[in-house]
Amino acid sequence: MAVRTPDFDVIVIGAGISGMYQLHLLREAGLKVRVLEAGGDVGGTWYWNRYPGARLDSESYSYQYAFTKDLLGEWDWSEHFAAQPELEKYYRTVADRYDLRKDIRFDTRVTAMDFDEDTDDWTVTTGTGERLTAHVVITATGVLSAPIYPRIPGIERFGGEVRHTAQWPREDVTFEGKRVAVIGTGSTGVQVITEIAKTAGHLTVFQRTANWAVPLNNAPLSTEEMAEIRAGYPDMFDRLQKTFSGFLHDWDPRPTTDYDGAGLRDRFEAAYSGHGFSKWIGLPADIATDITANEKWSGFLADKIRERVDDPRTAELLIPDDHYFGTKRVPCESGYYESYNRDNVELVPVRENPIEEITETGIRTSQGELPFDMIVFATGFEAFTGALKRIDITGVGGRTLRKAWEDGPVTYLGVQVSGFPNLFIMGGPHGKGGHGNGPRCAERVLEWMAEFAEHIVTEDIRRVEATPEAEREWSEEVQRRASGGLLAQTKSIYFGDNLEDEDEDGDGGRPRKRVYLAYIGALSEYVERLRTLARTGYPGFRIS
Ligand code: N01
Repeated sequence: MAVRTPDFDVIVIGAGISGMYQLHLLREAGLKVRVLEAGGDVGGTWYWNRYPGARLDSESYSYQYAFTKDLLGEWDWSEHFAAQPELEKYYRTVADRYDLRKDIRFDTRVTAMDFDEDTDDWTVTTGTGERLTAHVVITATGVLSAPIYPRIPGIERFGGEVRHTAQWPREDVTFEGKRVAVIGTGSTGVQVITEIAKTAGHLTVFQRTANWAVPLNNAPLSTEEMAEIRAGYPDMFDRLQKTFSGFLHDWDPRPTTDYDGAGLRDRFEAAYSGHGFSKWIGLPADIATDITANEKWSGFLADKIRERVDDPRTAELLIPDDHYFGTKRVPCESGYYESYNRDNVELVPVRENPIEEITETGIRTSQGELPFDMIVFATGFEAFTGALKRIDITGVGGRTLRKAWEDGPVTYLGVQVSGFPNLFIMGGPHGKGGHGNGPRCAERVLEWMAEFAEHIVTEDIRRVEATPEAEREWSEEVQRRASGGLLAQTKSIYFGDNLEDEDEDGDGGRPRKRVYLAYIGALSEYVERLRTLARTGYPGFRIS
């Protein structure tokens, strides 16, 4: 058996919200840690997604770290839903306060990871060819960090400015006097379109699928409000562990059938003027499961769109006709619908008027060419799996992670894949970590991983590896929970439906199998499952 002398006990990949807390926990446990981060600073999502309009859909105070006790006492959020600059400042402040940067290597993209079967360590290779070894690797690479561009012919030919919302430059981007195209109307598109509309010379929005967007109803926070919210932190953090996905809001157990016509209308009006996801995850619970209930709410929303959009044809185009409310991520908007009342904004329905190609000077649709100075791609991500599949990860017997996932991802509790010992996944497919209110869903999982990593290192354990049986059972449970409901009837990123063809997901031409990528289950239930494993000797893992 080879002697182990890895450079680090643990390498963490990513210095976003999860990676930062993971580093703090592992250091507290006395482990030798290095974090490798592709970006130039901390913050992950809030470092990269700096497009105009980027803002939280979860209440700022519900989204901050709970472990930073002293910072909780002093940090004032300026708005109920903070914008990207404030979030970036917050994560930098946390990094300063906990002296995190000294163990983070920035501008360092991990390109490959190889498990050494003699030493039971991982060799991690970076973009510069440098190789570092660690006994344990934790990937905190983010659920939404692998941006995708659509496969439109000629995309590389366009001579104007090209932007992807998830790769927005640090320098100012101006729209004044410019003819701007935005492709994509998901949560990101809804935010960026609203901002670009305010200053662009002319904005053309290419919409393939209309979304059920709801008002964010953001507002500034006064000093008095902030003091009141702060006084309630202990109760708030306690509640956030108990709601389904770590949000302040939770499903209303009263079904829509408990209300008469006027009562339901009042209930919907109250929700519509409430904060953030109160008008999704705060609604009568049957809206998520029952078609009639869902149609009552979406009919209410459709009428709101008709009230808010002046041009009746545009209003009808903005009303979804192909999916139930909540089966795709619901965007929160701040004046999105009113953007279409501006003279400088035009909506092109891509299904009626398909994009045929991008030319040197614009976009050619079936109805002719439109000239542009800038194209903004708000076309999203290879969610859940993309960041991991973009690293060449090779486990036991030379088997790659891409090969292991060629028929869709399989995992044990979303934290490990069999054949990849000592590799823990944070915020990948099939786990609760990062799915929901990100920090709340992640924190208990990160603590569990830190404890496990400490156990591995201090007990001199060579290998921890999910068994194929445990992996199969969990992966089947994930699919079973997602099948049969309204969710399964809609094309969404949760099933990887946004990956346009089989090459996009990196498998070289194999047809993509439609599998559920997230996990449907309550945060508290998921956390309890992990804790039970820790208490009972980690069943489902082979430990040697
Ligand atoms: O990405 P998306 P996103 N031609 O995949 C369209 C989080 N988030 O970046 O629906 C034309 O949802 C595509 O059309 P269709 C949030 O978790 C959070 O907006 O596939 N259009 C769709 O409209 C969310 O789930 C926050 O028909 C094309 C859009 O591009 C996740 O990020 C804010 C096309 C992609 O939408 C991803 O959201 C923002 C083509 N060829 C985002 N290809 C906050 O919490 C794609 N599209 C604040």
